[in-house]
Amino acid sequence: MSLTPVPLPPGFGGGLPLAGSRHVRWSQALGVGGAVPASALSAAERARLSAPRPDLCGLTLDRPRIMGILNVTPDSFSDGGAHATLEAAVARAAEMAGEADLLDIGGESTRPGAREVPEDEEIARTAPVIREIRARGIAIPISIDTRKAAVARAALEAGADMVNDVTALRWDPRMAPLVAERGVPVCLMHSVADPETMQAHARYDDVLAEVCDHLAARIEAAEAAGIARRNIVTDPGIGFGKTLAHNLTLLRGLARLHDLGAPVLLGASRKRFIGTLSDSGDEMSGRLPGSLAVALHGAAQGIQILRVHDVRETRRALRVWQGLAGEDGETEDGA
Ligand code: HH2
Repeated sequence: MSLTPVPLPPGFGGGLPLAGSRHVRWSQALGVGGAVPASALSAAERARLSAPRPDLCGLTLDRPRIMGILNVTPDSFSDGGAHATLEAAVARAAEMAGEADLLDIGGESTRPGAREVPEDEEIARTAPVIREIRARGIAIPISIDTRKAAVARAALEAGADMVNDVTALRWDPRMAPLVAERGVPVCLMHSVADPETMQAHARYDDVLAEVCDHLAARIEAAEAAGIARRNIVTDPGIGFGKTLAHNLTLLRGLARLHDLGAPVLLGASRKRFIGTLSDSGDEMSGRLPGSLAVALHGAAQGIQILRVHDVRETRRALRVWQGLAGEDGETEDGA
C-alpha cells in the first residue's frame, strides 16, 4: 500500500513522530482506500513513516535543516552573477555559514531553458570556491549541485561532503559509481528530461504518485550501484518540468514522500510559482514572504532539509515555528 501520512498541527499531543521529527506527529495515513489509523498499519509501515532518519553530514535530522544556496553562475534565475568572483562567492558562503546548516554550491543553472555548461568551466567555477572556503577554516558541510561526475569529483577533492544531482544519477553514468566509491550522501531529485526541454514534458496523470514511484525506482538504482541507503536523500523537484498545479499538488502531499523511508529535501525558494501565487511577479525580493510561507509549510510536513536563498530570514521564521511547535520545540535553541 502506498501511504500518505497526514501530519497533525505542531503541539498535538498524540500520534507518532513523523520521520523522526521532534516537532511533527502523525496518527493517520492515507492508503489507496482512504484514511487508515496508524494502529491499522503493519509495524514495518509504521516504522517507515516514523523512524528517525540517519544523520546527514554529521547533522541530526530531527528538525528542519537549512541548506543555503550559493550559485556561482552568471545566469541563475534568482542570483545569477551575484557571486561570480571568488571573493564574492566566499564572502557569501562565510555569511551564510553563520546561520545555515549546510551549503549547496552550483556552477550550472538548471532554470527552465538553461544551456549546458562545459565540464571544465563548471569545475573552474565551483572547485576553487570550495577549496577557498575550506582554506579559510569554514567547516560547514558542503553539497555540490551538479549532474556531472567530473564536477562532483573535483568538488569532493576540494572539500565538499555531498552530491546534489537534479537528475537523480541519470545524466552521467559515472556519477553513481563515484558516489558509491566515495561513500558520500547524495540527493536524488525528481525531474523529467533536462533543463533545456523539461517544461515541454510537464504531463502527469497523478503527479504525486508518479514522483514517488520515480524516486522509489531511483533509490533502488542507487542501491544497486552500491550507494548505502543511509546516504540517500530524496526531493520532489519543485519547478522541474511541473506546472503551477503540479507544484501545488506536490507541496500539499509532501508528507507522502516520507513513505520512501529517506530524508526529504525541498527546494522551492524564490521559484516562479511563488511569484505567481503571491502576485509579486518576476521581482526576486518580492518572492521572500512566499518563500518563507512554503518553507514553513515544508517544516510542518516533516521536511528535513530546506534549500533556500534567504538563509537568515528562513532561520528566523523557523525559530518562531519551532517555538510554536510545543514541548519538544521549547528545548530547542534553533541552531
Ligand atoms: N532547484 C534548483 C537547483 N538545484 N537541487 C535540488 N535538490 N532541489 C531543487 O529544487 C533545486 C536544486 C534551482 O534553483 P537555483 O539553484 O536557485 O537556480 P539555478 O538552477 O538557476 O541556479
